[in-house]
This record gives sequence, structure tokens and C-alpha cells, in this order.
Amino acid sequence: MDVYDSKDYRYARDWMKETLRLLDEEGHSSTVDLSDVYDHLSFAEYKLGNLKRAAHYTRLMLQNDPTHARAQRNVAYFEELIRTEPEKYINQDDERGEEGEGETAESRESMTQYERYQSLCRGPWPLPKEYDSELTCFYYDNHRTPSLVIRPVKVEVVFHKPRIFMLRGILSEREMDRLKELAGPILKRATAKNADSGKDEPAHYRISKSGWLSSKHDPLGYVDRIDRRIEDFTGLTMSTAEQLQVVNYGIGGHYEPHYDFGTDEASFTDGKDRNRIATVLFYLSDVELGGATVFPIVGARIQPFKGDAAFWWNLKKSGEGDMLTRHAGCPVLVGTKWGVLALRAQALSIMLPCLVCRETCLETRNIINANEFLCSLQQVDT
Ligand SMILES: O=C(O)CCC(=O)C(=O)O
Repeated sequence: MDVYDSKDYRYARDWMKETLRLLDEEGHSSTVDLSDVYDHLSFAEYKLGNLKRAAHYTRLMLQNDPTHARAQRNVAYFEELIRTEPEKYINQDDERGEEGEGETAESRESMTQYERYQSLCRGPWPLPKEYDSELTCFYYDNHRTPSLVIRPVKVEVVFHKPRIFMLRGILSEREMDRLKELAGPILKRATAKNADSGKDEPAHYRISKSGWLSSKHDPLGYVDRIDRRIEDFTGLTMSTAEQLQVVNYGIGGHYEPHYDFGTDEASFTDGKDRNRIATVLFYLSDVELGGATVFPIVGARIQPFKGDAAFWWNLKKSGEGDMLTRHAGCPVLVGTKWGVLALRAQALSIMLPCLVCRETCLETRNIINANEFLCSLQQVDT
């Protein structure tokens, strides 16, 4: 009922439909009132502009209880609206069937950003044609950094604009278990900054638990080791980064589209509160269904795989926010999702000079790909 009360009618509709499906399975043993479900479903469809469906569910309500006066009035009202102002009241959904059916590249273009987020959460979009020959993978040791010479990072470029890199198998089972163990006692309902009050508060668009981990939580040194690995493969210092943030989503948990960098003036100019230049998102679990990380502006989608991490730049070389990096954590439908957000380092972090990049690239195994990775990791045009 939360989604209903918060006027999130799309989700309300989905939950009501799921209730209908379960009622169908459970038959008469359920205590849920079928009329009540039709009533809510009808109202959600009405609010979404789908009058034919609203009328349909209200008629089903009447089959259950033919004397229901409000349902009788509503059917008459919906039918009148459909008859007199069809263009205004019949949403495309009515003609097209269920949401998501018949999506095309053109229909995606005209979607709102929120609809793009929802569509990507349902499943991946085809990658742009020009990517066919360009997505690559390679081993990476960042200028022969000793730890990475011993164990190079397996990098996969999964999207070009913005560059999104997957670092495959970057965490071991032991490290992931340790992070979850450390996070257990400190997890709390996640918050987000309220634009009006400026305070961190629980928000309906961010449903998860989170907790901040620093090396002082971990006498066994796992947190330090992971910080060092991040420094090694990015060349960025963690000394100005935030602590690692462990996040845990239960069923229905999600984080709607947002930027990791601050968009207000102060984030760019305030010397103390420096902006986040990059994000590393480690996945500490697979997710059975749902839970993808999606980028609705560009149509990118990452399905979490335990042990992998995603990396992208939030700020451009100029220090401006990269508006293409708007991203979201999709609702978890089955299972749980564990992640760790790291780095999101702040603007004064050290970047290695390009010159080093170009020279060292010549010695690496895969010159073209590694050069591209190094230079984009350092935000230098190749
Ligand atoms: O869970 C995800 O996939 C994204 C998380 C995220 O964007 C965040 O916490 O800032």
C-alpha cells in the first residue's frame, strides 16, 4: 500500500496485479478481498490515464458486488469520458496492451526518463550498432603496479559514452564475506539529501540499508586492502575519498535515477565539500531477478555479478558533471542485492599525467585497448 499512498500508481498497479495472480493461485483460502484489489487497480489505471482498463476493473468489481454504488457511478463516469473525449483520456497503453510490449527504438526515444529507467529495469536494450566491433576486454596492470602485475585486473569495456568498465572478479569470496560481516551491525535505512531542508532523510526513491566502513572497523585489514586495490587500478588516491559504503537491498529495494556528483553550485565551488569524480560499484552478490544498475539517458544496463565491479567517471576533465552518468539501482524482484560503493573520490584526488599513460601503454600486452583504458581512466583523449 506504500506505493499507492505515495501516489506511485505504476508500481501500485504492478503490485495489485501480482495480488490478483496470487489470489488466483490461493483461491478462496485468501483473506484478501477481491473487490478491494479491483477497486485499487481501477483507481491506479484511472490515474495513469488508462480509462478503458479502469472501466474494465470496475466492471469486475461489480461482478463481485453488483450493488456497489460507487463502482456503478464510476463505470458510468469512465464510459462517458471515453465517449466524449477519447483523445484526452485514452492513454496509448490502452491500445498497446501491457506496458513494455511493442517497444521500438523510436518509442524509447519518446519515453520520459522515468519510463526509460523502468524499461531498462525490465530488460536490456540492444546496444548501439556502432558498438559491435568496439567493446573489448583485456588484462590491466596500470603501469606495472606490482600488485597488479601479480594479479592483473580483468577489464571489460561495456559502454562507450559514458565509458563504463566492468572489473571482473576483482573481489574474492573471502573479501566479500568480510565486508558483509563488517557491515551487518552498522546497516541502517539509507537516506538521501532533501533538496528543501538540505538534510539527509529517508526517501521513497531510495529503499535500501547502508553503512559506512573504514579501516578502523577492520583490524584484519580487508578494508585497507580493498582501498589499496582501488588506488592501484585507478591511479587515484583514496586519501580524499569517502569511506566505503555498503548497501543492501531487500525485495523491492531500489534507488531511482540520480547522479553521484552534486549538481548544486556549492558542490563545484566549495573547497571543503569537493565533488565526486568517479564511482566504483562492487557487487557482493548476484541478484536472482531485478537489481540491475541502469543508465536511463544512454540506455546502458549492468546485471550484477558477484565479485565484479563497475567503474565510471562522474566528472569530465573540465570538472563539470557528466550528465550522461545518471544511473539507478533497479528494484530487486527476487533475492537480495549487496553492493559496495567506493572511491567517488573528491576533486583534489591525484590523477596520473597522460605522458606516463602513453609511455607505459607501449609496454602493455594489448596496446590499443590498454591505451584506451588508461587514457580514459585518466580522462585523457587518445
Ligand atoms: O545499486 C545500484 O545499482 C546503484 C547504487 C547507486 O547508484 C548509489 O548508491 O549511488
